[in-house]
Amino acid sequence: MKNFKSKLMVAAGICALAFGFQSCKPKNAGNAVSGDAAAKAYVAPGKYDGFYNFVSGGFSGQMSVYGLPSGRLLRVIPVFSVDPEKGYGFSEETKPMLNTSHGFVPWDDLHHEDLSQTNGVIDGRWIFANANNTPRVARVDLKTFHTAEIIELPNSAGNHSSPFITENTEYVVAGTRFSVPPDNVNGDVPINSYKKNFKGTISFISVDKTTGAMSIAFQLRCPGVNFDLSHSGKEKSSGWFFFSCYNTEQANTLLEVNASQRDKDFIMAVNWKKAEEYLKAGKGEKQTVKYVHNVYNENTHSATSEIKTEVIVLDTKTLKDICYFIPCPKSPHGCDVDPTGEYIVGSGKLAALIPVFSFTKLMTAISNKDFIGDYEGIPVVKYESALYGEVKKPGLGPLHTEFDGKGNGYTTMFVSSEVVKWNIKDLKVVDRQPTFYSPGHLCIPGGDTRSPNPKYLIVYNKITKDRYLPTGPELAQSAQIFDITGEKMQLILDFPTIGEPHYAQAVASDVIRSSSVKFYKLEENTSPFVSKGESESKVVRKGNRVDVYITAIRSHFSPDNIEGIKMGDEVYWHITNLEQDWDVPHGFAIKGALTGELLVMPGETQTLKWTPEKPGMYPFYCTDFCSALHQEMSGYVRVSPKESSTALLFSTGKNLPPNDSTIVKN
Ligand code: RUQ
Ligand code: CUA
Repeated sequence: MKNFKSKLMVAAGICALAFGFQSCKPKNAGNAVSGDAAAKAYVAPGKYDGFYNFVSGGFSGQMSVYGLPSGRLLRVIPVFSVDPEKGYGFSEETKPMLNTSHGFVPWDDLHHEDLSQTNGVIDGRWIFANANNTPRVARVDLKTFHTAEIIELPNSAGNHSSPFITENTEYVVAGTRFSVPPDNVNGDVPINSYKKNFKGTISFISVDKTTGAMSIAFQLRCPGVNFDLSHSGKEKSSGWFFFSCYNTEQANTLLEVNASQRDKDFIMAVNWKKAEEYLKAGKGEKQTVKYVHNVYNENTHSATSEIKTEVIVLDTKTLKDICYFIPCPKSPHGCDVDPTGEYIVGSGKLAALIPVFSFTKLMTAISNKDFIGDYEGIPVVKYESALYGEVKKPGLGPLHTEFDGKGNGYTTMFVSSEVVKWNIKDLKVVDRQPTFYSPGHLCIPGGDTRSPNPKYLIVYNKITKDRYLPTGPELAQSAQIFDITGEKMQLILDFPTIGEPHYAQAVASDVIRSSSVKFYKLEENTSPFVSKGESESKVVRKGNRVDVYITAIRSHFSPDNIEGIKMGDEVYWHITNLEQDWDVPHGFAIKGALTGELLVMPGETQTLKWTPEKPGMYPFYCTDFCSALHQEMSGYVRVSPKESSTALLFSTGKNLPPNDSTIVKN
């Protein structure tokens, strides 16, 4: 988003002249919240929110979970970035989650999320998210709110148009933002050979109905353009997918000018049922590529990485009837499908109108071959033949649209800083409210599904300016909640977000709440490093590797006195939390560790690797205030020189025998 801010600012200036009634600063800034607004956002202490709101963290790489309407931050779920607060990416068990074909990548940029669906309705099982930079898709398990799986995408770069799911979560779909030479050919080519060598790729990742396990079913090789966003068809448009594309100019430099030449770019309609037929008929080509698939096992409490070397690619140029282009004004961004599946909304970020396409008309145009030509071998449908109509003068810089299921669309206007409600049938604007400032995505619970739950609309802003107390050069980005039960949208609360929010989704809390895991059963813990009781705790040396099997229970570790660690040792602290109760994690930290802490859930085993850098005494302690005697939950480990004779000893509750450190020289 940030990359086209400046351009939009310029556009704003131009547009402000053209539409004198519009201004870039929202009106009514002083009295936006009034009357009963506060009561509508109030959730009494001890009471639960009615909705979960999953908000992308943008360049933080994480996903945060808020309650609605209170705006309470409930949790930050680490997905694509390491998180020292939770040990994610620092514990030996979670490190593999961040493996890629490039090696261990500790950061990414998370833009979009999609909750799993059954029959077009959110089922509360999983939420998927994209890594924009090093292309990956993650699945978060909503029983544990932990990242369960991450799959890398070959033939992709800038995985922005991702992840969007089909109505029964058959597929999670991801389109590449940057077209690049495919992975199985030499990419060492001149940049200005874009038109010849660069290709766009769309990945269809299948999802196992019971376990959620992902695997790349097939990819579509498409013309080299930039795919921006997408949504699957639904109800009558089931079996189709829609992608906004820009840079159909195929520019490779100064895109802000060179990719804005054409009056219209495209929405690409994809008949994925047809693609499946070709796949079954063996029309795909096997490509040798390299990508990594990481899975977290809830019983071993650890992740494994697998390198994959093959993908099946369908070529949309030679395999007819998979793809069609629909012209769409001026660099489309959002691509949204209404609950009936009939209307497809394209939001040209430089357009001063919102085109709404009709799926029925599109199908007629395709069967009548009502094309104006082709683009790299793919038919281009005549704009008017697919168009249902245009929302005129909606505001400036339309980006994203969600639906209330009552016949209205709601679109964010980045440049004119407002959210606009319009009627889908007659395409008339029925309400507009200022937002603060420059909104990107927006969300209505279930607002991109067959059955929205239209109580609230949340708008996620890119700029906060004067909304909050200043905090130096950067201010928190923000979300604003509107009550949309009445004719007019009513702003009831705004709250800061973590990182830059892009897409977000929300769902009634009862869809998820009851299946939430409270603790892991110790008897089901199959970690190779578990200690199922204090009697199993021990310290084992093999060469210079030392494994410490240590237990944690209120309010001590076992063992808590350890001697005989030597310089040059690699020490693995395997902490098993013996608690079998909700909300009693224990933490673990040791002085000088070049990693993070561990935060170990009840019944779980997690491992911290530690390589002491000098002899001496090292305390360790529990980092999570777990009981009245939490401060007592600690221990000592003694590190001796490499050549010393100190014996390996450990104990809990009693003193170790004399253990002199004598340097033995041979
Ligand atoms: S984008 S703010 Cu990265 Cu979803 Cu439109
Ligand atoms: Cu365990 Cu504090």
